[in-house]
Amino acid sequence: MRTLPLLVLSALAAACAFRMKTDEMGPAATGELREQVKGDEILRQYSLGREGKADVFKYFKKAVDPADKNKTIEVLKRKELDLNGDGRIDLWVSYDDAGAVVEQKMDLDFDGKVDVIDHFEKNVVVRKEVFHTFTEKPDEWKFYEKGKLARVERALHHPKADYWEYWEGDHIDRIGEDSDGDGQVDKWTRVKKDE
Ligand SMILES: [Ca+2]
Ligand SMILES: [Ca+2]
Repeated sequence: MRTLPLLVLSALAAACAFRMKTDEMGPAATGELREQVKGDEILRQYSLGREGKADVFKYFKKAVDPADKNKTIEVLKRKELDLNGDGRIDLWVSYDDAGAVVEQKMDLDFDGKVDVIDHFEKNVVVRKEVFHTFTEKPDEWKFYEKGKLARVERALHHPKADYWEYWEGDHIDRIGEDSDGDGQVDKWTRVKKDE
C-alpha cells in the first residue's frame, strides 16, 4: 500500500471535487445515472465523469421523518466509490441514522484489498486500522483523542501489538516494546521533545 501515493492523492482529490460539485449544483447536475429501489433501500448511481460509467453508489434507506411522523425521508446509509474507474470499489463510507460517518474503508493502491479502516465518533476519527501486509489482519492501529493522534500500536514481530508509541501534542513522548510477544511492554524509551 505504500507504492502509489500520487495516484491516491489525485483520486481522492477527484472524489472531493465531485462532492463539492454535488453540493454546489444540486441533484439535477450531479450526473445521476440510475435509481434502483429494493424494499426500503434505494441505490442511486452516479458518474465522476468517465464516459458516463457509474463509479459512485449511494445507498439510502427510507425512514419515518422524526419531525413529521406522516412523512417519509431518505437517509444515506452507505456510499461506495470506484476512484480509478477500474470497476472495483476503492472507498466505502457508512453512516449512522443521523448522517454522521461511522466507518470509512479505503483501498489505497487499488488492488482490491482494504489498506486502511477509519472509525469515527460524531464525525471525528477515533481509530485507524492499517493493513501493511497482505494478510487479512491489520498490523498497525492509531488512536486519536479529540482528533489528535494519541497512540500508535504496531505488530512488528508478533501477531499482536508489540510496539507502542505515546504521542503528546505533535511529538512522541515514549515508546514501549514487547520483546517476547506476551503483549506486555519489556522496555520503555523516553523520547526527548527535540529529538
Ligand atoms: Ca477501483
Ligand atoms: Ca489495497
